[in-house]
Amino acid sequence: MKALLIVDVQNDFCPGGTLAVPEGDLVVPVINSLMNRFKVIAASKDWHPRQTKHFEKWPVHCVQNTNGAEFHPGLQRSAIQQLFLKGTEGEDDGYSAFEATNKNLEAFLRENHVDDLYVCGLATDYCVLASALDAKKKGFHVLVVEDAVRGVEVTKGDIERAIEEMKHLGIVFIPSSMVPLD
Ligand code: VGL
Ligand code: ZN
Repeated sequence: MKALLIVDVQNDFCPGGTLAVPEGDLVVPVINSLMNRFKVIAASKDWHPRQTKHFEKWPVHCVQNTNGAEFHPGLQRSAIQQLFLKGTEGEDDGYSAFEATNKNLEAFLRENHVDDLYVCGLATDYCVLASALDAKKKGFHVLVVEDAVRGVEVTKGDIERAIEEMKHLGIVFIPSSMVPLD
């Protein structure tokens, strides 16, 4: 089985948000059409408390129960089966969707007999990277949908370095047009 993991497609990571990823909103239509090709779909949300050490490194973003933490309004939500909330504690960054505290992502994928995990969303050089690396470590075959991700690039070259690191570990990059239908 294959599954789609949609990472952090939230208002604060899109243009106009407090931690906007350049072109972050452009992943939305790509992901919406991608969802038609999957039966198993999981999504993560960055879901921070108001006070967290994470905000010593980053501008305040994706605070629990605020508009900034909502999905981008254009994201089709009906096909998402399970939501994974991460970065929920005052001490943890929670970059990886596998660090979700409300539900266990690995257990969800195993219950659904997933071997191939397709990853999309924001941001290529943080939460997509961390989630893809964790998935690979746990033994999934990991594919990143290259036109359905965007990065923050705090330092020039971060996106390219993240992509190289993933490729080096055997994570595959694939355009959305090449994702199989079943
Ligand atoms: C993220 C920075 C801080 C992400 C989350 O979703 O990639 N980046 N928190
Ligand atoms: Zn965060």
